[in-house]
Amino acid sequence: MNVTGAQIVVYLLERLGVTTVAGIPGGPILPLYDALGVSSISHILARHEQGAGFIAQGMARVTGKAGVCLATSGPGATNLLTALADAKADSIPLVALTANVPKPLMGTDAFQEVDFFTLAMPVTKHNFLVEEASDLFRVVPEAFRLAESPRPGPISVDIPKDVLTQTVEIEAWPELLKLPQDGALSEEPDDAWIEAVAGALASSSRPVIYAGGGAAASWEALRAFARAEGIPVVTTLMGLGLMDPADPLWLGMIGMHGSSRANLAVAQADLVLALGVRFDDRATGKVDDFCPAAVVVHVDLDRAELGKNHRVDFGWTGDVGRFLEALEPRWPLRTVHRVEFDPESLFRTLAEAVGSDALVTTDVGQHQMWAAQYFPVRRPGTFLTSGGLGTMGFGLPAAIGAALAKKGQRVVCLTGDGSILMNVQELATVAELGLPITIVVFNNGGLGLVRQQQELFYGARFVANGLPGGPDFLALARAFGLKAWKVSGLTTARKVFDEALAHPGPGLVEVTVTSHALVFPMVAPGAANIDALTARPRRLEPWNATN
Ligand SMILES: Cc1ncc(C[n+]2csc(CCOP(=O)(O)OP(=O)(O)O)c2C)c(N)n1
Ligand SMILES: [Mg+2]
Repeated sequence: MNVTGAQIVVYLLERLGVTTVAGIPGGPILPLYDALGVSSISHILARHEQGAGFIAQGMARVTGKAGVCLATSGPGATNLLTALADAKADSIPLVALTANVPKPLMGTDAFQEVDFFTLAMPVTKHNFLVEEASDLFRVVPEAFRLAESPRPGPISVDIPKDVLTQTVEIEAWPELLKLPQDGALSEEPDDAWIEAVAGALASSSRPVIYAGGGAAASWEALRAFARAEGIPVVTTLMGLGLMDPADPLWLGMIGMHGSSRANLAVAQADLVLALGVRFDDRATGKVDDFCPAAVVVHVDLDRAELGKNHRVDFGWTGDVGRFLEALEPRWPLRTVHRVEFDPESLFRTLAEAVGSDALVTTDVGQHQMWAAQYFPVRRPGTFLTSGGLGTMGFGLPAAIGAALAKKGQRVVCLTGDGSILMNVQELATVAELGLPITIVVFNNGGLGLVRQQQELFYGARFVANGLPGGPDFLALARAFGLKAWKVSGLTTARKVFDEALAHPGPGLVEVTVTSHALVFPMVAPGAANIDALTARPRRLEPWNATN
């Protein structure tokens, strides 16, 4: 029988277990949509390709399987780039299928032609340009394997239109290609090396575990190990949920807006077990003062991370769970002093109303850091945030993806008045699908985190941070067919949150936040984590907010 390239792609997606994809069609990719139309795969029509990319990311962040997004050539493909870069920074498995102009037109500046293969290269883990339809049998499964294998990341597959329409003669649909599995995971750490690490740990008196997104698959082993050894744990933003928020061993998040005790613990540690982390500058602050006197043990699946940003005394490329298994319990329980942090009433109230079952997504800004500080994240994969790239516009489409991946589960999107406007078109997608998403907009009248930096580090010279033009978020939500509520004070907040969260369909709650509130603690960019600011410096006049 004769099959087209487009039919091959759809057949392979079905065989690979893909049930939902998100995208926007256009001329060159129409053959693929034609084949999708007769498949069992459901297609979510996003309103912007960046939205489609983040919808796919939302699904991937919840399920751990590669999310799939589709875009047409030219502007469709370039609109996907931010979502690809974001997935690369946070190691999220994603497969982006784009169409390109027919091969004979490539390189001629044809209508809606861009060299997407070159553009995608630095923002993907790997990328393909498919020149023969028969190659798809190899490339598509390989794209999924690469996306999901350690370290996960985005893969782009660019397919010229004439490859989508090219016919291939086959006798019957073939089995999925058997691809070699990555061997790194089965390797055990070397005995002598483990002995040396155990020795260093035994002679340390102030060890700290510093864990991140790369430890997500091993969260249970991590909790058990920390408990058995009595070693305190600090996490990165991507590591929220690794520890039970009620566990006294968890000192909180480290970094620029991390808790003071977490930053202090690392700064004063004599041994740091760095597990699934990359010593990102937002986490370490001034890197020389991060843990100056500590022996550093670094375990990560990606060999390139070892020694990249920080010196390492003991490094191993491999799985965090296997490392912890190999490192047996051998010390008496240590007792750790826990300092309570000062609650931010509003976020606490919201967190209580949301409860423990909901999935939370955030956007980028002050609201994101407050959410990270005050929301108890009980499991990896339940707090979806753009950690590595810090992409405004992530929260809403990621919430759509999360809701699609976990049918029936409430998803709460915490966003800012700035961020939500960056993918606001996806409100139409939310409304169309009737998803159980509660969007909470923290309206502080502007780009709060930008203003915070200007106040603290630029002598309170405020430039381009206000968003006085609105919109009226309640009217906006209603225009898209969502229910809408407003919270203006703490006393009524809980009641409004409860009502909004009980509403089965999509809704939006606008919360008015004073525009001069600052996120503390804060480490100045480039400063040491131990030098965190914990309050507005006195020398500054309080800023008179007018909005
Ligand atoms: C795409 C993108 N552009 C610019 C920035 C820089 N930036 C970081 S936070 C922020 C302000 C976000 O405003 P809002 O969503 O209202 O959050 P708030 O800080 O006010 O809570 C900006 C502009 C970014 N992170 N992403
Ligand atoms: Mg804001």
